[in-house]
Amino acid sequence: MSGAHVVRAVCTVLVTTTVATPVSNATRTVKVVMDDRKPNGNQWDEVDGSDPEPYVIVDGHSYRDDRCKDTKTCAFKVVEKGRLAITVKDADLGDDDDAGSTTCDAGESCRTKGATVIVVD
Ligand SMILES: [Ca+2]
Ligand SMILES: [Ca+2]
Repeated sequence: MSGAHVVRAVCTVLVTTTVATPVSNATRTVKVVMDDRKPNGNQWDEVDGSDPEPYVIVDGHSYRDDRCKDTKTCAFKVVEKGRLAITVKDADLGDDDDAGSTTCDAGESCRTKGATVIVVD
């Protein structure tokens, strides 16, 4: 007779750790889709008839340096939290064209007078 085998049940304790999200570094994406024309019916860039250079101001923070060139759509990584106060503009050599303002929260699609803004969380 062979020796008895003792089978031990091994209990594995799974330790779950909660990894904190670094909220201060999190970014959200704000997408802008400019209307075909300015609210007054004129082309965005009347001098050369080109598409606009869209950018946003979020809670007073200008993202003009991140503007897109000759396009109606643009996306911005923003650091602001909560419901956002968003102003949309078209960067020009002279005065920038105003595309209006709105407030918009994550998951929402909101209208200004000249553009649609979408806040992607
Ligand atoms: Ca313009
Ligand atoms: Ca342009």
